[in-house]
Amino acid sequence: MLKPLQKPAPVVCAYNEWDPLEEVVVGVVDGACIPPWHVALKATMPQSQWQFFLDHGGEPFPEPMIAAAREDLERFVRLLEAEGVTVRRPEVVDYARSFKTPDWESASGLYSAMPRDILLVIGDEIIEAPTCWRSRYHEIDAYRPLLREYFQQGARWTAAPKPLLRDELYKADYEEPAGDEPLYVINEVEPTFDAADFVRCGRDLFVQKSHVTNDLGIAWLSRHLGSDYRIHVVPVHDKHPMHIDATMMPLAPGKLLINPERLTRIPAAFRSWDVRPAPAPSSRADSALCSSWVSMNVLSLDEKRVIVEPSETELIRFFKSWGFEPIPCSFRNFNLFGGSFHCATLDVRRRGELRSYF
Ligand code: ABU
Repeated sequence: MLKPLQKPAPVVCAYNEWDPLEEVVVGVVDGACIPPWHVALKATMPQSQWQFFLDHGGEPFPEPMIAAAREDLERFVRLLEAEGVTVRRPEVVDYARSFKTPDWESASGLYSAMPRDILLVIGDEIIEAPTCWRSRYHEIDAYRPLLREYFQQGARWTAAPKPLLRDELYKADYEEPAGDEPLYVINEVEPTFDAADFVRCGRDLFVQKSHVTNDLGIAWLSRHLGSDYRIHVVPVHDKHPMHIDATMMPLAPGKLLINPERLTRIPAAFRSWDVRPAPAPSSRADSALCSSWVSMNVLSLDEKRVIVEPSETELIRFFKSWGFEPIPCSFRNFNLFGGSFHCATLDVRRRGELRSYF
């Protein structure tokens, strides 16, 4: 008797942040440039760092900084491979080249260090995010060979509408609000979002509005994904919101790690979950491109194993007492570029299926 034809296993497939990790893209820092000054940076970067961007925007990051971060990344890649995970990398690009559209010009690009920001995997679909920093307009190009390959192997490949990023998108006179009312540097002129403003829990996705993700961007993704998914907008207590993965991290079914300074109102959906505040970061010094809370920007290999920076000793203790197996990996030099393990990766394939956890 003829055997029924077996469908090949999908090459791109991830529904949540914790199913067993099989394939991942890890970013590269080579060619990275300091982003040119723009009001979108003013809204998100620590004030102590503004002068750095004003003085050096558009220049390549100093070579010793790049070399040290490259070493962190290579150690991280070896660790992932030793755990049986297939690691893919984007192309190395020289971001020092300027570029322009008919409406604006950018003195340089940024980097291909953070695939999490610009690509979102939902099931067998890989989605290019309509990111709103002008310096990131061509960042996706470094991933084209990978995207083409995944497409040829059966993945669905989608790009959200490429935004125009004209002046009208930005509030040119943006100042940090004195009170607690959220105010964002971007308007609702066209859909924009960074993929890192979403975290996935099967049929439920959680997103924060931010200085890079607007209501139109959230509506675009929601309509695109359709009725198989529910998107929950999470109110956060953060004057510089940009990427939810240092604010809340679902680690396993029923286990949510939160930043107690930013997630002061737990979304109702998590009522039956074990929600625990992350310990304070080991150092409270913000780097040029991110806050010290990247301490909780961990990468899960499965429901138990999480990759953590070894100097976060309190967090490591906390994970152990919560039943996790933290795997230390030095990443401080990479952190200076604006993120940690979750930001530096895109989980292309996790072994699991679409489920509801709520
Ligand atoms: N790109 C993640 C950084 C988030 C934060 O600075 O808190």
